[in-house]
Amino acid sequence: MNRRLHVAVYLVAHFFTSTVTAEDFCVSSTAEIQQALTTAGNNGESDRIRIISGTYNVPSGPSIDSGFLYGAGDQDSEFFDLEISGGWYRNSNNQCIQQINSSPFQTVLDGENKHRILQIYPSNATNISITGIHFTNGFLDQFRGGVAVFISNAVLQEPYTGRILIERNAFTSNDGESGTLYLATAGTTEVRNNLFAFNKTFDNFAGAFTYAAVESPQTRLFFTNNTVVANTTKSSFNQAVSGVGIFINGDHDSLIVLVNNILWENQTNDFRVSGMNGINGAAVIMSLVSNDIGSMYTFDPLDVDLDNISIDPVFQTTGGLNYSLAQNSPLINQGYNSPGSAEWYMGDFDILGKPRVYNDTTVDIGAFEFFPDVLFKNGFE
Ligand SMILES: [Ca+2]
Ligand SMILES: [Ca+2]
Repeated sequence: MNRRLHVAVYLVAHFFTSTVTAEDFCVSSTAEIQQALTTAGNNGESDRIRIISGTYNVPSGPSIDSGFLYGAGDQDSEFFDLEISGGWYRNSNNQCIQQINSSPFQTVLDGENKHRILQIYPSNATNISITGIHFTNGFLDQFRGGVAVFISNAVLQEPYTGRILIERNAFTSNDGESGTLYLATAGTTEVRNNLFAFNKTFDNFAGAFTYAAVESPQTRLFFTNNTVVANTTKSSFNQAVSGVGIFINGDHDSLIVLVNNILWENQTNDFRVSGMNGINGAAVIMSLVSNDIGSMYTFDPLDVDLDNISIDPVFQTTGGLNYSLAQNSPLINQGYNSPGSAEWYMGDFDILGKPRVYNDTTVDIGAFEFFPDVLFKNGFE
Protein backbone atom coordinates (compact mmCIF):
# COMPACT_ATOMS: atom_id res chain seq x y z
CA MET A 1 0.00 0.00 0.00
CA ASN A 2 1.49 3.37 -0.89
CA ARG A 3 1.90 5.77 1.94
CA ARG A 4 -0.73 8.27 0.90
CA LEU A 5 -3.39 5.59 0.56
CA HIS A 6 -2.32 4.09 3.86
CA VAL A 7 -2.80 7.42 5.61
CA ALA A 8 -6.21 7.88 4.00
CA VAL A 9 -7.35 4.45 5.14
CA TYR A 10 -6.09 5.13 8.63
CA LEU A 11 -8.01 8.40 8.84
CA VAL A 12 -11.22 6.80 7.67
CA ALA A 13 -10.83 4.04 10.22
CA HIS A 14 -9.96 6.52 12.91
CA PHE A 15 -13.07 8.59 12.36
CA PHE A 16 -15.64 5.93 11.68
CA THR A 17 -14.65 2.78 13.53
CA SER A 18 -14.55 3.06 17.27
CA THR A 19 -12.85 -0.29 17.80
CA VAL A 20 -9.72 0.58 15.87
CA THR A 21 -8.35 3.08 18.35
CA ALA A 22 -10.20 2.13 21.50
CA GLU A 23 -8.52 2.15 24.88
CA ASP A 24 -9.56 -0.64 27.25
CA PHE A 25 -9.82 -0.21 30.99
CA CYS A 26 -10.19 -3.23 33.27
CA VAL A 27 -11.28 -1.81 36.61
CA SER A 28 -12.07 -3.23 40.03
CA SER A 29 -12.44 -0.36 42.50
CA THR A 30 -14.44 2.84 42.88
CA ALA A 31 -11.31 4.93 42.30
CA GLU A 32 -10.35 2.96 39.20
CA ILE A 33 -13.81 3.33 37.69
CA GLN A 34 -13.78 7.12 38.15
CA GLN A 35 -10.17 7.41 36.94
CA ALA A 36 -11.12 5.50 33.79
CA LEU A 37 -14.08 7.83 33.19
CA THR A 38 -11.87 10.90 33.70
CA THR A 39 -9.16 9.59 31.37
CA ALA A 40 -11.74 8.53 28.80
CA GLY A 41 -13.15 12.05 28.76
CA ASN A 42 -10.05 13.61 27.21
CA ASN A 43 -7.72 10.97 25.78
CA GLY A 44 -8.59 11.53 22.14
CA GLU A 45 -9.87 8.02 21.46
CA SER A 46 -12.81 5.74 22.07
CA ASP A 47 -12.95 3.86 25.35
CA ARG A 48 -14.22 0.59 26.78
CA ILE A 49 -14.50 0.56 30.54
CA ARG A 50 -14.87 -3.04 31.77
CA ILE A 51 -15.91 -3.50 35.37
CA ILE A 52 -14.92 -6.67 37.22
CA SER A 53 -17.93 -8.35 38.84
CA GLY A 54 -18.42 -7.07 42.38
CA THR A 55 -20.10 -4.32 44.38
CA TYR A 56 -18.77 -0.76 44.22
CA ASN A 57 -19.92 2.22 46.23
CA VAL A 58 -19.96 5.43 44.19
CA PRO A 59 -17.51 8.28 44.90
CA SER A 60 -18.92 10.22 47.83
CA GLY A 61 -18.97 13.96 48.22
CA PRO A 62 -21.03 16.70 49.82
CA SER A 63 -22.59 17.97 46.60
CA ILE A 64 -25.42 16.51 44.57
CA ASP A 65 -22.83 15.89 41.88
CA SER A 66 -21.15 13.15 43.83
CA GLY A 67 -21.13 9.76 42.14
CA PHE A 68 -19.44 8.73 38.91
CA LEU A 69 -19.05 11.40 36.23
CA TYR A 70 -18.09 11.50 32.55
CA GLY A 71 -17.87 14.82 30.73
CA ALA A 72 -18.16 18.38 31.87
CA GLY A 73 -21.84 19.23 31.99
CA ASP A 74 -22.53 22.21 29.75
CA GLN A 75 -19.38 21.87 27.64
CA ASP A 76 -18.68 19.44 24.86
CA SER A 77 -16.61 16.53 26.02
CA GLU A 78 -14.54 14.78 23.40
CA PHE A 79 -15.85 13.35 20.18
CA PHE A 80 -15.08 9.67 20.76
CA ASP A 81 -17.25 6.78 21.93
CA LEU A 82 -17.75 5.37 25.41
CA GLU A 83 -18.70 1.84 26.42
CA ILE A 84 -19.23 0.85 30.06
CA SER A 85 -19.94 -2.79 30.87
CA GLY A 86 -20.09 -5.14 33.85
CA GLY A 87 -19.69 -8.89 34.26
CA TRP A 88 -15.91 -9.17 33.78
CA TYR A 89 -13.27 -11.15 35.65
CA ARG A 90 -9.47 -11.34 35.52
CA ASN A 91 -7.76 -14.48 34.28
CA SER A 92 -4.41 -15.74 35.60
CA ASN A 93 -2.60 -13.44 33.16
CA ASN A 94 -4.40 -10.44 34.66
CA GLN A 95 -6.46 -9.95 31.52
CA CYS A 96 -10.09 -8.83 31.59
CA ILE A 97 -12.32 -11.67 30.33
CA GLN A 98 -16.08 -11.39 30.08
CA GLN A 99 -18.17 -13.95 31.86
CA ILE A 100 -20.32 -15.81 29.41
CA ASN A 101 -23.88 -14.57 29.55
CA SER A 102 -23.48 -12.80 32.87
CA SER A 103 -26.42 -11.05 34.49
CA PRO A 104 -26.35 -7.42 35.68
CA PHE A 105 -26.81 -8.51 39.29
CA GLN A 106 -23.14 -9.56 39.46
CA THR A 107 -21.83 -6.00 38.95
CA VAL A 108 -23.36 -3.50 41.35
CA LEU A 109 -22.90 0.27 41.52
CA ASP A 110 -24.33 1.25 44.92
CA GLY A 111 -25.34 4.80 45.87
CA GLU A 112 -25.63 3.77 49.56
CA ASN A 113 -28.94 5.68 49.78
CA LYS A 114 -26.88 8.89 49.81
CA HIS A 115 -25.60 9.62 46.31
CA ARG A 116 -26.45 9.87 42.67
CA ILE A 117 -24.74 7.01 40.79
CA LEU A 118 -23.63 8.03 37.26
CA GLN A 119 -23.81 11.14 35.09
CA ILE A 120 -22.71 11.28 31.46
CA TYR A 121 -22.40 14.42 29.32
CA PRO A 122 -21.34 13.35 25.84
CA SER A 123 -20.23 15.50 22.93
CA ASN A 124 -22.51 15.80 19.92
CA ALA A 125 -21.33 12.63 18.17
CA THR A 126 -20.34 10.36 21.06
CA ASN A 127 -21.94 6.93 20.95
CA ILE A 128 -22.64 5.58 24.42
CA SER A 129 -23.29 2.04 25.57
CA ILE A 130 -24.04 0.84 29.10
CA THR A 131 -24.56 -2.91 29.60
CA GLY A 132 -24.68 -5.52 32.35
CA ILE A 133 -24.76 -3.29 35.45
CA HIS A 134 -27.06 -3.16 38.48
CA PHE A 135 -27.66 0.42 39.62
CA THR A 136 -29.10 0.47 43.12
CA ASN A 137 -29.67 2.64 46.22
CA GLY A 138 -29.11 5.94 44.44
CA PHE A 139 -30.49 8.95 46.30
CA LEU A 140 -31.09 12.54 45.26
CA ASP A 141 -33.33 14.99 47.09
CA GLN A 142 -33.01 17.95 44.75
CA PHE A 143 -34.80 18.65 41.51
CA ARG A 144 -32.36 16.96 39.20
CA GLY A 145 -33.13 14.11 36.83
CA GLY A 146 -31.67 10.64 36.85
CA VAL A 147 -30.68 9.47 40.30
CA ALA A 148 -29.26 6.21 38.94
CA VAL A 149 -28.10 7.25 35.48
CA PHE A 150 -28.41 10.70 33.91
CA ILE A 151 -27.33 11.28 30.32
CA SER A 152 -27.84 14.73 28.85
CA ASN A 153 -26.86 16.29 25.57
CA ALA A 154 -29.53 18.96 25.87
CA VAL A 155 -27.14 21.89 26.14
CA LEU A 156 -24.72 21.16 23.31
CA GLN A 157 -24.28 23.81 20.66
CA GLU A 158 -24.65 21.29 17.84
CA PRO A 159 -27.52 18.77 17.94
CA TYR A 160 -26.56 15.36 19.25
CA THR A 161 -26.34 12.82 16.42
CA GLY A 162 -24.93 9.84 18.30
CA ARG A 163 -26.48 6.61 19.47
CA ILE A 164 -27.19 5.60 23.07
CA LEU A 165 -27.63 1.92 24.00
CA ILE A 166 -28.81 0.92 27.48
CA GLU A 167 -28.99 -2.89 27.53
CA ARG A 168 -29.38 -5.67 30.13
CA ASN A 169 -29.10 -3.47 33.21
CA ALA A 170 -31.11 -3.46 36.43
CA PHE A 171 -32.30 -0.27 38.13
CA THR A 172 -33.69 -1.02 41.58
CA SER A 173 -34.43 0.77 44.87
CA ASN A 174 -33.26 4.18 43.72
CA ASP A 175 -34.92 7.22 45.29
CA GLY A 176 -34.75 10.45 43.34
CA GLU A 177 -36.67 13.64 42.76
CA SER A 178 -37.32 13.21 39.07
CA GLY A 179 -36.58 9.80 37.72
CA THR A 180 -34.20 6.86 37.91
CA LEU A 181 -32.79 6.48 34.39
CA TYR A 182 -33.20 9.92 32.82
CA LEU A 183 -32.19 10.58 29.22
CA ALA A 184 -32.39 14.13 27.88
CA THR A 185 -31.29 13.46 24.37
CA ALA A 186 -31.53 13.85 20.64
CA GLY A 187 -30.12 11.25 18.24
CA THR A 188 -31.05 7.57 18.45
CA THR A 189 -31.65 5.84 21.75
CA GLU A 190 -32.20 2.13 22.37
CA VAL A 191 -33.23 0.92 25.83
CA ARG A 192 -33.73 -2.85 25.84
CA ASN A 193 -33.82 -5.87 28.15
CA ASN A 194 -33.61 -3.83 31.37
CA LEU A 195 -35.41 -4.19 34.71
CA PHE A 196 -36.78 -1.17 36.61
CA ALA A 197 -38.23 -2.10 40.01
CA PHE A 198 -38.85 -0.57 43.46
CA ASN A 199 -37.62 2.88 42.45
CA LYS A 200 -39.19 6.00 43.94
CA THR A 201 -39.74 9.44 42.51
CA PHE A 202 -40.65 12.51 44.50
CA ASP A 203 -42.00 14.39 41.50
CA ASN A 204 -44.84 12.36 40.05
CA PHE A 205 -44.16 13.85 36.60
CA ALA A 206 -41.21 11.50 36.28
CA GLY A 207 -40.80 7.80 35.89
CA ALA A 208 -38.44 4.99 36.69
CA PHE A 209 -37.50 5.63 33.07
CA THR A 210 -37.80 9.25 31.97
CA TYR A 211 -37.09 10.44 28.44
CA ALA A 212 -37.01 14.05 27.35
CA ALA A 213 -36.66 14.47 23.60
CA VAL A 214 -34.19 17.18 22.59
CA GLU A 215 -34.63 19.28 19.47
CA SER A 216 -32.69 17.92 16.52
CA PRO A 217 -33.32 16.90 12.91
CA GLN A 218 -33.74 13.31 14.08
CA THR A 219 -34.69 12.17 17.56
CA ARG A 220 -35.75 8.56 18.05
CA LEU A 221 -36.38 6.33 21.05
CA PHE A 222 -36.70 2.54 20.85
CA PHE A 223 -37.78 1.20 24.27
CA THR A 224 -38.06 -2.57 23.91
CA ASN A 225 -38.34 -5.70 26.05
CA ASN A 226 -38.06 -3.92 29.39
CA THR A 227 -39.80 -4.93 32.62
CA VAL A 228 -40.97 -1.92 34.65
CA VAL A 229 -42.74 -2.94 37.86
CA ALA A 230 -43.53 -1.79 41.39
CA ASN A 231 -42.13 1.73 41.12
CA THR A 232 -43.71 4.36 43.36
CA THR A 233 -43.95 8.09 43.98
CA LYS A 234 -43.80 10.05 47.22
CA SER A 235 -45.96 12.79 45.75
CA SER A 236 -49.73 12.84 45.96
CA PHE A 237 -50.08 15.75 43.51
CA ASN A 238 -52.38 15.16 40.57
CA GLN A 239 -51.84 11.44 40.41
CA ALA A 240 -54.49 10.95 37.74
CA VAL A 241 -52.22 12.33 35.04
CA SER A 242 -48.81 11.35 36.32
CA GLY A 243 -46.70 8.41 35.21
CA VAL A 244 -44.38 6.65 37.57
CA GLY A 245 -43.45 3.63 35.45
CA ILE A 246 -42.14 5.45 32.42
CA PHE A 247 -42.54 9.10 31.53
CA ILE A 248 -41.91 10.43 28.04
CA ASN A 249 -41.82 14.08 27.11
CA GLY A 250 -41.93 14.47 23.34
CA ASP A 251 -42.14 18.25 22.96
CA HIS A 252 -40.01 18.12 19.82
CA ASP A 253 -40.28 16.23 16.55
CA SER A 254 -39.49 12.67 17.47
CA LEU A 255 -40.22 9.01 16.84
CA ILE A 256 -41.10 7.05 19.98
CA VAL A 257 -41.36 3.26 19.63
CA LEU A 258 -42.30 0.91 22.50
CA VAL A 259 -42.30 -2.83 21.82
CA ASN A 260 -42.52 -5.94 24.06
CA ASN A 261 -42.44 -4.12 27.41
CA ILE A 262 -44.12 -5.04 30.69
CA LEU A 263 -45.30 -1.86 32.44
CA TRP A 264 -47.15 -3.20 35.45
CA GLU A 265 -48.21 -2.30 39.00
CA ASN A 266 -46.46 1.03 39.11
CA GLN A 267 -48.09 3.62 41.33
CA THR A 268 -50.42 6.00 39.46
CA ASN A 269 -49.98 5.31 35.71
CA ASP A 270 -47.55 2.78 34.29
CA PHE A 271 -46.97 5.01 31.27
CA ARG A 272 -47.44 8.68 30.65
CA VAL A 273 -46.66 10.78 27.60
CA SER A 274 -46.69 14.55 27.54
CA GLY A 275 -45.81 17.01 24.81
CA MET A 276 -47.35 15.17 21.94
CA ASN A 277 -48.54 16.60 18.63
CA GLY A 278 -49.26 20.28 18.64
CA ILE A 279 -47.21 21.17 21.70
CA ASN A 280 -44.64 23.72 20.56
CA GLY A 281 -45.54 22.65 17.02
CA ALA A 282 -43.99 19.25 17.62
CA ALA A 283 -44.72 16.23 15.47
CA VAL A 284 -44.37 13.17 17.70
CA ILE A 285 -44.91 9.76 16.16
CA MET A 286 -45.83 7.32 18.89
CA SER A 287 -45.90 3.59 18.15
CA LEU A 288 -46.80 0.90 20.69
CA VAL A 289 -46.62 -2.77 19.69
CA SER A 290 -47.05 -5.90 21.82
CA ASN A 291 -46.70 -4.25 25.23
CA ASP A 292 -48.40 -5.32 28.45
CA ILE A 293 -49.44 -2.04 30.09
CA GLY A 294 -51.54 -1.71 33.23
CA SER A 295 -52.53 1.93 32.80
CA MET A 296 -51.59 4.76 30.53
CA TYR A 297 -52.14 8.50 30.19
CA THR A 298 -51.65 10.29 26.90
CA PHE A 299 -52.97 13.52 25.39
CA ASP A 300 -53.26 12.27 21.83
CA PRO A 301 -54.26 8.99 20.21
CA LEU A 302 -51.35 6.69 19.43
CA ASP A 303 -50.11 6.65 15.84
CA VAL A 304 -49.62 2.88 15.99
CA ASP A 305 -51.46 0.76 18.58
CA LEU A 306 -51.00 -2.90 17.73
CA ASP A 307 -51.38 -6.05 19.85
CA ASN A 308 -51.03 -4.25 23.17
CA ILE A 309 -52.62 -5.95 26.16
CA SER A 310 -53.34 -5.24 29.80
CA ILE A 311 -53.13 -8.51 31.71
CA ASP A 312 -51.42 -9.89 34.83
CA PRO A 313 -47.95 -10.97 33.59
CA VAL A 314 -47.88 -13.90 36.10
CA PHE A 315 -44.30 -13.65 37.32
CA GLN A 316 -42.49 -16.48 39.05
CA THR A 317 -43.00 -16.27 42.78
CA THR A 318 -39.37 -16.66 43.79
CA GLY A 319 -39.38 -13.12 45.14
CA GLY A 320 -36.56 -10.61 45.19
CA LEU A 321 -35.72 -9.17 41.83
CA ASN A 322 -36.58 -12.22 39.79
CA TYR A 323 -39.31 -11.05 37.47
CA SER A 324 -39.03 -14.14 35.28
CA LEU A 325 -42.30 -15.31 33.78
CA ALA A 326 -44.07 -18.29 35.31
CA GLN A 327 -44.83 -21.31 33.17
CA ASN A 328 -48.45 -20.20 32.86
CA SER A 329 -47.66 -16.58 32.02
CA PRO A 330 -49.78 -15.24 29.15
CA LEU A 331 -46.76 -13.24 27.91
CA ILE A 332 -44.67 -16.21 26.75
CA ASN A 333 -44.16 -16.12 22.98
CA GLN A 334 -46.42 -13.07 22.73
CA GLY A 335 -43.79 -10.51 21.72
CA TYR A 336 -42.99 -9.04 18.33
CA ASN A 337 -39.70 -10.26 16.84
CA SER A 338 -37.59 -7.37 15.58
CA PRO A 339 -37.67 -7.50 11.78
CA GLY A 340 -34.33 -7.44 10.01
CA SER A 341 -35.29 -4.15 8.43
CA ALA A 342 -35.99 -2.46 11.77
CA GLU A 343 -33.80 0.21 13.29
CA TRP A 344 -34.14 -1.54 16.65
CA TYR A 345 -33.13 -5.02 17.72
CA MET A 346 -34.49 -7.19 20.51
CA GLY A 347 -30.98 -8.37 21.45
CA ASP A 348 -29.34 -11.79 21.45
CA PHE A 349 -29.73 -12.32 25.20
CA ASP A 350 -32.33 -11.53 27.83
CA ILE A 351 -31.43 -9.69 31.04
CA LEU A 352 -30.07 -12.84 32.70
CA GLY A 353 -27.94 -13.74 29.70
CA LYS A 354 -30.21 -16.47 28.39
CA PRO A 355 -30.64 -16.64 24.63
CA ARG A 356 -33.66 -14.84 23.25
CA VAL A 357 -36.21 -16.88 21.33
CA TYR A 358 -34.65 -20.14 22.48
CA ASN A 359 -36.28 -23.38 21.36
CA ASP A 360 -39.22 -21.59 19.85
CA THR A 361 -39.74 -18.88 17.30
CA THR A 362 -41.14 -15.91 19.18
CA VAL A 363 -39.73 -13.52 21.74
CA ASP A 364 -41.49 -13.19 25.10
CA ILE A 365 -42.77 -9.87 26.45
CA GLY A 366 -40.53 -8.30 29.11
CA ALA A 367 -36.84 -8.46 30.00
CA PHE A 368 -36.82 -12.15 31.02
CA GLU A 369 -37.21 -14.89 28.39
CA PHE A 370 -39.03 -17.90 29.80
CA PHE A 371 -37.07 -21.13 30.19
CA PRO A 372 -38.53 -24.31 31.67
CA ASP A 373 -36.79 -25.27 34.93
CA VAL A 374 -35.53 -28.50 33.40
CA LEU A 375 -33.54 -26.52 30.85
CA PHE A 376 -32.03 -24.35 33.55
CA LYS A 377 -30.90 -27.32 35.62
CA ASN A 378 -29.55 -29.40 32.77
CA GLY A 379 -28.25 -26.86 30.35
CA PHE A 380 -27.39 -23.61 32.11
CA GLU A 381 -25.93 -24.41 35.51
CA1 LIG B 1 -12.13 9.06 25.04
CA1 LIG C 1 -40.12 -17.31 23.52
